[in-house]
Amino acid sequence: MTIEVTVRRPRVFSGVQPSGTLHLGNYLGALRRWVELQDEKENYFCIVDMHAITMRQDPIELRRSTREVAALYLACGLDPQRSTIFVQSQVRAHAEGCWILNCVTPLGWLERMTQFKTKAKHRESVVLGLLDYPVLQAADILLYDAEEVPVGEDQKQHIELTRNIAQRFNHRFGDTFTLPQAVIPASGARIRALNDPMKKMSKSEAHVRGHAVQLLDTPDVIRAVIRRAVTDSGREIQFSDAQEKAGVNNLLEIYELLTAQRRDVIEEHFAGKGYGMLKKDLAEVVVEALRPIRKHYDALIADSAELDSILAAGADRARAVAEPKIEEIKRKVGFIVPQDTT
Ligand code: AQP
Repeated sequence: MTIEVTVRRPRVFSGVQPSGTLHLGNYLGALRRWVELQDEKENYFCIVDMHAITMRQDPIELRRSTREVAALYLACGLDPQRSTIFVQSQVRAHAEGCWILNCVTPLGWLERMTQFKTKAKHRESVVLGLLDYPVLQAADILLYDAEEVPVGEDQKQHIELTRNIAQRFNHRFGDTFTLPQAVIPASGARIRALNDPMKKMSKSEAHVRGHAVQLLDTPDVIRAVIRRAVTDSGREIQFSDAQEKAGVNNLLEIYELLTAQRRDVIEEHFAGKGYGMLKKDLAEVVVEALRPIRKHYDALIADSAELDSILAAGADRARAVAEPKIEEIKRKVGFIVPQDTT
């Protein structure tokens, strides 16, 4: 007698907000790593439009940006046959899961979130959704029983919170959720703003001149933005954790990630050369890395019907996992689930 054992590949969930054009930080901290995982893991990559509306969005622009992010996912190498690619608002279980998790999450946990504090600062009025953002994120991840969440460093605190919410729910209602791990890369976890290395490169600031290289920037724009990148008054081109070297270190990390060269080889290559040479070489490396993405993107975005149908198929696949899970959650908290007799 032979016994067949099916081993489930580790599940991965991650997402990007369609809140602007993606930048090099999103690519190096998230997308590029997702592409590398495609064959070893079972992947769910979401375009989190419900998260995007926690900040004011123009409706027409949001729809455009959602398709743009979808096309960029594909252009960067995500394959809809191997990864489930979908839009969050097309799978209702995310909103339902968020509500139920809201009812086990203490308010104090959310008020402590650094991202909330930063975004709420200096605003006259803050919408409730902004405070609730991490609970929706917890629902996103927990609905798929994802073991791994590949993200940049900025999301570490939110993933910790997801684990705390899951533990609290499991404790109260019995074992329901897998506890996810944030998977944060050693290099590229926090690509810094080119105009201010003390800040992270961020979509919400990408409109500020010189802040970011956007994935759809032309070669000339890329060269100009990198040429203007803030460094320091020194000359040494070496990897360093020192705060005053954050600008140069950022440029070197981008170079390292895109060329896959060892740090000592890179330092040797730039020994005795000035920052101008580093910027010039880096600009060409970035231009060449983004060229095929931009070309592929142009072809994909031209056919929005095809894109929408890829997303609809992705949502069907996501629902096949999320719907049984939300029913399990509803049963646990005491809701009557149609067709249940207990
Ligand atoms: N600078 C970054 N370096 C490395 N990874 C980054 N990520 C974001 N910025 C960097 C990672 O990209 C994924 C998508 O995150 P997001 O949609 O929140 O992107 P964003 O640029 O952070 O977007 P916003 O709208 O501008 O948000 P805020 O204002 O919060 O920065 C995540 O995996 C993220 O870690």
